[in-house]
Amino acid sequence: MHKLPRLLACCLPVCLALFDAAAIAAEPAQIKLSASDATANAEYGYALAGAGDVNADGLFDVVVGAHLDSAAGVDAGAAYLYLGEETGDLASSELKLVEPDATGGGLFGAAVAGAGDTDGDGYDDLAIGAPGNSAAYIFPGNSTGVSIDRTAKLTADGMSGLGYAVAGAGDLNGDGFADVALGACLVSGSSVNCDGVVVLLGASSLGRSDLQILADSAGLGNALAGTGDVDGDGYADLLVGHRNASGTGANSGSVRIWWGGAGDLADFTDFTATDPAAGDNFGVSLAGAGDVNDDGFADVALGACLVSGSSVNCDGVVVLLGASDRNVAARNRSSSARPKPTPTASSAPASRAWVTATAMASTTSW
Ligand SMILES: [Ca+2]
Ligand SMILES: [Ca+2]
Ligand SMILES: [Ca+2]
Ligand SMILES: [Ca+2]
Repeated sequence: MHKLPRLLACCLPVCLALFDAAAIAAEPAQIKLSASDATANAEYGYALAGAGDVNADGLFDVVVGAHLDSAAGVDAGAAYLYLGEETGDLASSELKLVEPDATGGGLFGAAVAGAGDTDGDGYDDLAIGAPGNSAAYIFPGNSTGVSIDRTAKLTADGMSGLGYAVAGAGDLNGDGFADVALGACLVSGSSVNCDGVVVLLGASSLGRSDLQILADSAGLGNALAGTGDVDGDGYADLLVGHRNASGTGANSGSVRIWWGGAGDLADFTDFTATDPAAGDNFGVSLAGAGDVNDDGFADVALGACLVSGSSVNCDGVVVLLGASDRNVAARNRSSSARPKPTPTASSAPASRAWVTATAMASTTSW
């Protein structure tokens, strides 16, 4: 897997979390985190994210992935949770999580995200992908960190590499429970081949009906991000990358914004922004940007990078400005090197019924 494409999506929240911790404490201004049981080549820090506030103490927390950690099996992976501290001493609360029933090659921690409060108990929850085992896990927050005994395993038959991408999606359907998006992708050399996107709709207790297919189109789901409310209708919206889309040339790429709404995901519609140049991999990275122009609509940032072998060459970022008519491309702000993205019509999502959410006990170590 490549490191650069995820940086745009992953760095912002954790940098903000660290900045916040640093701002509260006069010293230190910089906090270096590392695994207390660090081993070589564990890829600690490949994935990282602001975790929200999992222990509801008013301080933001941080989650770091180490998907090649081999303590639980060769390349089984691990993730580390750090609770925010007014002193800035995040390391003292380190909690190491591993995949329940871990096996070698699970790559647990290849993607990590703050999930928001998926079960409505007042504690934010964690989402961690294990694409080597085509699974993702929700770890519910509690007053001391996360509840290992209430871990939920998310799988979808036929979706290889589920958990390659994970993102807190906000509340897509307006029911008061935070929702989570999962991408399913397999990596082969410098190519990333995706199978689609699954969304977990938050609920007080997870069941089969809470996990739904958002899109099962081949290629979708290499990058995901909750955006906030881009069209101002009161429902959170979701960004989905399709870096290998070839609508305007091989691997030109595209990004889709799924508009949240009441009811099933099958009723959701989306907006597609495409890129005019072959090889740009538009949508290789993306992020919710907040409301950059203070007009009340959330905005989004999209990256485009040509990936070739071990080389990654990026040529700019597009910011799409939110708007009530959903025609965000009409109001885009691009870097000078980037052309204006082309919008295309929405398409109806497919639905399949073989996704599962299983309550299970997990294992942990410190
Ligand atoms: Ca906290
Ligand atoms: Ca919760
Ligand atoms: Ca919801
Ligand atoms: Ca919306």
